[in-house]
Amino acid sequence: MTERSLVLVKPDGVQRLLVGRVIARFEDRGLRLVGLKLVHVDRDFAERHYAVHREQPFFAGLVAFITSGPLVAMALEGPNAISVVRAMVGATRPWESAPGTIRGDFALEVGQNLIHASDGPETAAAELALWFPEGTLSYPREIDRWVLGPAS
Ligand code: DAT
Ligand code: MG
Repeated sequence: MTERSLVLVKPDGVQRLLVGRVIARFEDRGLRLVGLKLVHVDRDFAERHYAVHREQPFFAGLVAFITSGPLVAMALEGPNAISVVRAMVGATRPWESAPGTIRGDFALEVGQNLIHASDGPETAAAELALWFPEGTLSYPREIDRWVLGPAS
């Protein structure tokens, strides 16, 4: 099933000059970029994004981190995009992230784990509405018959 997922390259990824390499991984996989922007969000916005974690002891630090500098928000589309992206991102705690995943290749600490990705269809819908209230794009790509098959 075609899905859309919200992905953030967090401020550590921007500061470490990893934006291009992270986007390239998703492009290489064949996922379609349907939204992309560089934003520096304020505390109110960050608290809405991470509302499910409001009661966690790390919540204040998480909000401080995500608001500490610009980040890159993107919307990615493809078959089973939500679980495909989560698998590419790797486990939340980078010491448990498999090599070959983004966190497993680029991160060491849970507080600096480089990337956010929607964890399910409801979360993805809510996060895409929050980060891309203007909507995302739809467009065909010439490569789609090779990436997605002749019926695409
Ligand atoms: P994920 O980002 O893999 O979806 P999550 O939704 O459980 O993970 O948590 C959101 C973010 O909160 C996570 O990317 C980093 C931070 N975080 C989670 N657990 C933490 C902890 N024990 N200490 C510090 N930060 C934590
Ligand atoms: Mg999460």
